[in-house]
Amino acid sequence: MSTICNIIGAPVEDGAGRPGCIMGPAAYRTAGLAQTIAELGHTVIDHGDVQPAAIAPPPMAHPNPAIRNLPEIAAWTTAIADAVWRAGDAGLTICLGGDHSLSAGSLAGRAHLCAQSGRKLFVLWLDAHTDFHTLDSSVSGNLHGVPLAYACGLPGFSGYLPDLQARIDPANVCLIGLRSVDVDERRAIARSGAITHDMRAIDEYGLAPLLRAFLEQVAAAGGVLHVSLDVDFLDPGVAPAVGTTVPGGATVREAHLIMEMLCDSGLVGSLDLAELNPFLDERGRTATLMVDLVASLLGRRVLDRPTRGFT
Ligand code: 6HN
Ligand code: MN
Ligand code: MN
Ligand code: MN
Repeated sequence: MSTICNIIGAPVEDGAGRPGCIMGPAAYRTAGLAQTIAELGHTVIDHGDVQPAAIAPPPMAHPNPAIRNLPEIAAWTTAIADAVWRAGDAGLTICLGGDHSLSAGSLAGRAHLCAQSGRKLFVLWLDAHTDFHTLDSSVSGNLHGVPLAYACGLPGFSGYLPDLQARIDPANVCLIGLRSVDVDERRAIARSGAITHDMRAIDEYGLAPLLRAFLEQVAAAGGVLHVSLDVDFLDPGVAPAVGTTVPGGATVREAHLIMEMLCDSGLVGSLDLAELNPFLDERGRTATLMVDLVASLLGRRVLDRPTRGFT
């Protein structure tokens, strides 16, 4: 039941529209992430914060004039992918964001590991947004809007972001919590074959059957799951520390239920905590909630229950 947790800080903020995510890893450490995990009986290895690789001169220009900080994000992607790959595929790897562009690196690193081990990689994307823009379709130019499309190998990234060692099959991706999807993303995600559940689906059916169906698919394939949790998956009323709030998000209990079901499944190999902007928090409540969600993922329970947990 006890596992090794590799913690990797990824304080990138160049992908977001406003500054603050650089403070994310420090806020998680201040909120007691490592102690919380250790108290649950696991071994924590904190690898510190990733340093971005040298930014390639001259800066690469992209024909979409909106695109911001592309050379910076390319450097972060290389560094984060490398750190995740080096952490290996034993236990649980947790990336502390940092804006959601960090997932370009964490997904690339995990896909590389899975290609080497022959295990099939599945992705659970918990977010108000799909983050499925290409460099050509992005309207805001903020690169936290592109990581999932990049990792799935959509066209137009080559020469701008690092080439992938292995791409993720969009049919193995499940997005839950959607409530703000741009026009081009909507078309692209539908075409991709990814499994998509918007907030309406949660309202209509409840979270449990939606997640259970996906977890059964992962288990049947003998796969390993990467979970990418964007703070804005949660309702801004309970998680205000994010730059891209969208009303009507998941409740505290819905988020805990997901983490508890994920723990029971025994399928999770890696987790991103993305988009925490401590500058926008209220007395640390969002950071604390995120740490509590990690605790549920790692086995904190009100009553004893059968669980596969982490081995
Ligand atoms: N995130 N689709 C919008 C954009 O600017 O491209 C929002 C992206 C949000 C990104 O939440 O990680
Ligand atoms: Mn996101
Ligand atoms: Mn989001
Ligand atoms: Mn956009």
